[in-house]
Amino acid sequence: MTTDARILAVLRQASGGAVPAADLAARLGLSRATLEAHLRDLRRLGYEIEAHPLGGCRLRSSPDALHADDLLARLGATKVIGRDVRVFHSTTSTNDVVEKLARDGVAEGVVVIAEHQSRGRGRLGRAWISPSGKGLWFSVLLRPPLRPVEATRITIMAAAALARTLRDGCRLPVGIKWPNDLLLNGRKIGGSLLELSAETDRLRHVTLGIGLDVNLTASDYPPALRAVATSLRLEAGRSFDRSELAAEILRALDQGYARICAGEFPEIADEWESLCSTLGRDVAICVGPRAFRGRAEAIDDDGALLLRTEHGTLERIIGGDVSMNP
Ligand code: BT5
Repeated sequence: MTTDARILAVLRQASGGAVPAADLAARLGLSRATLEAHLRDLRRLGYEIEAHPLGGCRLRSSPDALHADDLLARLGATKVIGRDVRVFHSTTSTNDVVEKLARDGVAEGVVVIAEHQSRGRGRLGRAWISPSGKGLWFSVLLRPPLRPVEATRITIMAAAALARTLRDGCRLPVGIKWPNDLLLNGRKIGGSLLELSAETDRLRHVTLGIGLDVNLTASDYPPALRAVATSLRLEAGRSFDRSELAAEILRALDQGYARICAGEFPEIADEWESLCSTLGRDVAICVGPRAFRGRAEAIDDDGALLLRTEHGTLERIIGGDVSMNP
């Protein structure tokens, strides 16, 4: 952890209380002058930190901006995801940045977050709108011990981790639409994009990209999306602390990933099923040029959807676009 991250971690542990500057400097092994210099830098970034000669240092507020040091401080120790966090003011797509890091041999777990993406993308080259400072647009590099056909497990795990975090942390009835949509009150608030590099029988790496609409207002959406997309803020009527939410989500993803690596995907699949609004419903699914109709019955061990078609056969579907109540 960097010095700034450690300063923020200690001040946050005091939960709004004051920490004597001498104690803070001693705990971090800094001279008072060096501590003062770091506090000045943090204030310049928008952290409101009081420092009274007698009263000590107190974190009054944090800016509505994502900072790697702050995220690391909030995250605490994670096993894999979030060991390294990099924040960009703007990028084309965080998946592009992670793909480059993967090719450079960077270890798994690195998280790349951007305040804004100029070419955010969804599946099949669709556009993902990513207005500045309003959402969580990030990607994670993973090197999972899975076969290529099992990669959907990562998508399933991510959807369950996000839905669970938003339900528990924000008290909002977020559900999942197979395979990667997060829905709130029938509208899309988030999605994930898994891109992989694989050999015949093993994954080299995967890039898990996640987009979550946190504080977008109606005018942030193009007119065509207003009826089908929404944000936490629009639904809850208040804004959310994106850094706090990012830390909670990354912790949940880290735990989910550890479970996948420990062979506990069936438990994750059970949780996913309990959060999924697609199962048990009559749906239409488009997979490229092919269209299927039927009842979504279950997901299998690899995360594929089992569809009982209108002709009575069972189709195993790996990816596609679902519409409900066709
Ligand atoms: C997805 O694709 O839902 C995957 C979204 C992944 C976005 C993240 S952001 C960080 C990382 N970097 C990237 O470049 N991508 C990932 P799909 O299921 O294909 O849905 C795409 C469709 O969702 C679009 O065609 C729109 O209809 C809709 N959409 C676009 N932007 C949206 C938004 N911000 N909120 C809700 N819906 C949106």
